[in-house]
Amino acid sequence: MQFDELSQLYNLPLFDLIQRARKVHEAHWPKNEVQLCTLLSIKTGGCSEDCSYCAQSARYSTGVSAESLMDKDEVLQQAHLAKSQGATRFCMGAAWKGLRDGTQRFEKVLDIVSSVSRLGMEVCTTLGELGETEAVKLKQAGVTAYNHNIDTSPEHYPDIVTTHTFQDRLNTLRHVQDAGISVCCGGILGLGEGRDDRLRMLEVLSSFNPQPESVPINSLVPIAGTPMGDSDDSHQVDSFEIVRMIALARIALPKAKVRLAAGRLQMNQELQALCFFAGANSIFYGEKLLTTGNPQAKADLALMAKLGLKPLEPNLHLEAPQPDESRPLSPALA
Ligand code: SAM
Ligand code: DTB
Ligand code: SF4
Repeated sequence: MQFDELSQLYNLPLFDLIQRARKVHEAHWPKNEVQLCTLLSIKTGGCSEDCSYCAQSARYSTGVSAESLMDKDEVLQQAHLAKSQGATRFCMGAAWKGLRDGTQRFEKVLDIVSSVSRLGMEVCTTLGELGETEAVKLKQAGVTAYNHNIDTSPEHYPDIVTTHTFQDRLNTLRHVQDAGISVCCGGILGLGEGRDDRLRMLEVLSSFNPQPESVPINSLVPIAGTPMGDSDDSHQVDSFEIVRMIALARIALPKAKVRLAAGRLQMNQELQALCFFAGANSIFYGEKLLTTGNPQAKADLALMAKLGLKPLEPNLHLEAPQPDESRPLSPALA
């Protein structure tokens, strides 16, 4: 969907926008289901990159210390726990710039992935940059989805990160898609971006061919010690802007799971309900994101019960969305 069309929709009266999004939602997701994804940071802190929102960059003093890659048994224990609490997707994150084939850490990750993939949950990883070979090997090991966010517009990206480029992100996404892994790609609201940056981000996401299988919409969790966490609260995103972005993502990416991602601790239940109504159908589930908190699992289940929402069953044979052959494949390699 092009910028101008997104802009027209964004500027509709809120209820008109929600009504349009609701129609799309009902057509593609008629069953009142919400995907429950549990995160685990398998390698925390000490990251070489300078993403100005991130608790795990080695460049900022955030109180998060660098740890080594978790042992497989510990990961498996956490994965079992997540499954017993009702998670249907298990997402393992690592604070790395990226991964290279032939390294010990890559071998260890492949081993972890193949064990987790036998537990009956969808397996997602977010490990930074990948090349073609790494993507293919992760797919063979059992990864169903790969999370790699574009985070904001291409124009605003260099104000947020300087150690890699927007194009680097697109290249990894291309490799992931080529390997037949579903792409999970979204961004963060509250990075000092303007409305046009938010629309541009959605324009880029909706132009992917195939479109992402899931789209996390994070609200900045301010981390003291990072450039974004230390600025004043002008970054705080207005509740209705979040709803508008969810609605717009639903319209622009009708088949994607739209995830109401980081930032839910700052949202009341009524706002979350409005986001579900406007098109969100996925959440991070469990008390911890990567380094920060998330609502209690019990509280989320209670909210879903009050709203009549059910957990979405996992799709263990999740096939990556197929490209539309009338359009060029994208994201493109430069
Ligand atoms: N290192 C990998 C990468 O950069 O893709 C994986 C982990 S990284 C923490 C995954 C995503 O989490 C980021 O792209 C960003 O969208 C989100 N994220 C990180 N810190 C955040 C924060 N403080 N508030 C909101 N979202 C955040
Ligand atoms: C995504 O879009 N959000 C998640 C996940 N993908 C990896 C991470 C949110 C992190 C929030 C801050 C933290 O806990 O450090
Ligand atoms: Fe590293 Fe990812 Fe955090 Fe950037 S967002 S500093 S790449 S862990």
